[in-house]
This record gives sequence, structure tokens and C-alpha cells, in this order.
Amino acid sequence: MTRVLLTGFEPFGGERVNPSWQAVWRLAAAPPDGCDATAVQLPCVFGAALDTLRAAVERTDPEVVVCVGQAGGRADLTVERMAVNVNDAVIPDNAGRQPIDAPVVGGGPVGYFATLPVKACVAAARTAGVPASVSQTAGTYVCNHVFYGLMHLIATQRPAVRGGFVHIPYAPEQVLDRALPSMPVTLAVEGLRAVVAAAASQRGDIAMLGGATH
Ligand code: PCA
Repeated sequence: MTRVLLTGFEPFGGERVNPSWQAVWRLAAAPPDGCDATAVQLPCVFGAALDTLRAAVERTDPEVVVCVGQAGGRADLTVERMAVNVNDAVIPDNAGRQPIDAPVVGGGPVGYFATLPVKACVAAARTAGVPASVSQTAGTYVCNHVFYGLMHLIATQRPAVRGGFVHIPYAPEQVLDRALPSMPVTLAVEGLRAVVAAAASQRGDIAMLGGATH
């Protein structure tokens, strides 16, 4: 059995739900064959989110960690390629904090690549019938903060862990009157299940188009 840690976030920015949490707790109840999954909810708070993640890693000793967040406005499931060492919040977090141009880890490297096989994860989601792509940036808000902190933890203390970050679109219920892209949570769960299965079964990535011109 592969030990998998999944995280999702509490609602933020005035939303009533966060599809990332709705999706990961469903997935933890029905993980891919050969995987044991634990789902943990992270507060949408700089610092506290990472503290909760680190405690969950200590408690569950995972081989694969997939952190998931809501990316309102994106149209598909996106597997993040890299995390950057900056907190630059466009809106306050759920504790009212709004760091501007502060490092996630003082003195840490500029960035980290995910140790998930990013393109294999995208391919697996597509094979499962879920629109998916590579994303070149997880932004500079709490999701990137958690992603960078995860990758720093892996780089410094847990080099065997395959870890990374996946953003999912709004759930339909969040955009009923807003004409924005959305994805049913059930479909996001299918995509995430394929991502986890790929991450659990393969270390090396595949060569596939996934770059961007801008
Ligand atoms: N999305 C935010 C933070 C929490 C979430 O679900 C982000 O993309 O940074």
C-alpha cells in the first residue's frame, strides 16, 4: 500500500465552499487501488497552513503528498510545475494577514520543482476523461506558500517523497450567476484519483507537450 496524504483548503475570499476540500475528502474515502489516503483540511492562512501540513506529514509519514487548492477562473485541472519563494497576497488571508513580497522560507532557494511526475499526472487525468494541463505558476498566495513549504520540507528532510500541488476550478455552485468556468466536484475527484494513481506508480515523468508561450 502506498501512503498518500491529500490536503484541501477551507473556503476563502468570501466563498461558502472550497471544492479542493470537497474533492479530497471524497477521494480519501475511495482512493486508487493500492493506496491508503488521508485527507487533511488546511486553513487559508499564511504560516498556519504550513504548520498544519507539516504536522500531517509527521503523523502520516506519506510516500506521496498531493496538496489541492481552488483556482477560481481556471477552466481545467492544473498540475503545478513549480513553487516560488514569495508570499505576495492580493487579498487578505482568513486571519487578515496580507504579506507583500516576503519569502516563504528566508534564505531558501528561489523555487522548487514538484517531485510528482507532472506530465504523467496530466496525461493520467486526461485518460480518465478529465480536462487537465500543466500550470507554470501556482500564484503567490496561500497555495503557492503551501506548495513551496511542502517542497522545502521534502528537499531538506524527506527526499523520497513525491509531492506537488494541483489546482481545480470553481465548483458549479460557486458560479451560478457569474459566467465563469467550473468543474463538478465529482469530475475533479476522478481527475485527482488519476493523478494520485500516476504519482503512486511512477517516479519518472514522460515527455509530452506542456509548456506555455506566456
Ligand atoms: N486557493 C488559494 C488558497 C486556497 C485555495 O484553495 C490559492 O490558490 O492560493
